[in-house]
Amino acid sequence: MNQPSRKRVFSGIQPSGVSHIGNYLGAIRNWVLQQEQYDNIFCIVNLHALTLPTTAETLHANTITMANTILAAGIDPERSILFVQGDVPEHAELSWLLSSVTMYGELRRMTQFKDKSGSDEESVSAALFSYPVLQVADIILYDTDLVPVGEDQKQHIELARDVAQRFNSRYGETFVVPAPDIKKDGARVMSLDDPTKKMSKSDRNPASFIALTDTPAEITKKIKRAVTDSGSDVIAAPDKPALTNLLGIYSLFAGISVAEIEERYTGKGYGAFKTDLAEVVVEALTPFQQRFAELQADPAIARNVLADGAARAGAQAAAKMQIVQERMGLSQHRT
Ligand code: AQP
Repeated sequence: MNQPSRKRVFSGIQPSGVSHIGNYLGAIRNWVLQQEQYDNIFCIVNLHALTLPTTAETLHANTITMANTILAAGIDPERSILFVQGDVPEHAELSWLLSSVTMYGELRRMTQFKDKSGSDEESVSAALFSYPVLQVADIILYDTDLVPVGEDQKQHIELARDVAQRFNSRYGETFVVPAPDIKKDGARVMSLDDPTKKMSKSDRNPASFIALTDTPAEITKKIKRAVTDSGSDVIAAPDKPALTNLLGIYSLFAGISVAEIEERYTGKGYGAFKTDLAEVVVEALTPFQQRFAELQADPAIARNVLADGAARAGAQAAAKMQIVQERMGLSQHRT
């Protein structure tokens, strides 16, 4: 089994629309901060984006935009592999094989399916139901030790652990059992219009999330309009979910503790806090936005990075699939 000396990190992100600060604080930022420490593979999971209706043009454009988002955030393709899931067909193949060791009941329990299908189970795609198996394949195909994700993905990583263990006990040691890497801070950035819901790019109300590409004016307007809790004290507390969320965002972008921010705004009220929070977010996103604009203007850069990434990931995936096929008795007869 391929065991690099540094721990292997794998994480994916859907090219399903514009990324928001939840994706950034919960996932991408941690990928960048830990880039030196680990042996990294990052994947734009375009097959997952097919679970909800889309068009070829949209998916293609979103894929390049996502690559540019990740590169602009600081992922260095020399140090980390960045590729598109659909470019490496072993993901889909392994997904089918793993569906034979995944229980129907396990998939039925996935809360993301329940959340995304709502009361419409009859007419959502079967892919929305089965995509957690594809996610398991994405992860364990690369002997992944750690999966840096936001809190919403915890259940899916637990499934990956269960499926890897079940496969290993049925067919012999084949896969590394991955562990989630979920940070205490930023793992669940909440919606600006409802602090009981996670910030989500598929939310119908664009004022509920701050996109990484929002202009300073849009960011300021969204923060000013963000719901607050009753009272006027700028403090994080269980009965102040909206303020707790805004303070968390401030803390991560400014690099100072929530306690320090609370002290700074004692007696100043929500207005002053929100004005400064908008400035903090705008300032933190400015370098990202400049680099992102440069990359968007020259799509050949992303295309080259993704071609190289697919070749590097593809070689590892092919080697692993050969082992899996042998273990499962899927001998090859094609010459
Ligand atoms: N609100 C969030 N707070 C912290 N982390 C989050 N993530 C997503 N939302 C939050 C993390 O971002 C990574 C990429 O997620 P994804 O694009 O694959 O899809 P998702 O988890 O389904 O998140 P979205 O952005 O809200 O998309 P939609 O609206 O399509 O569901 C993951 O690591 C995720 O945990």
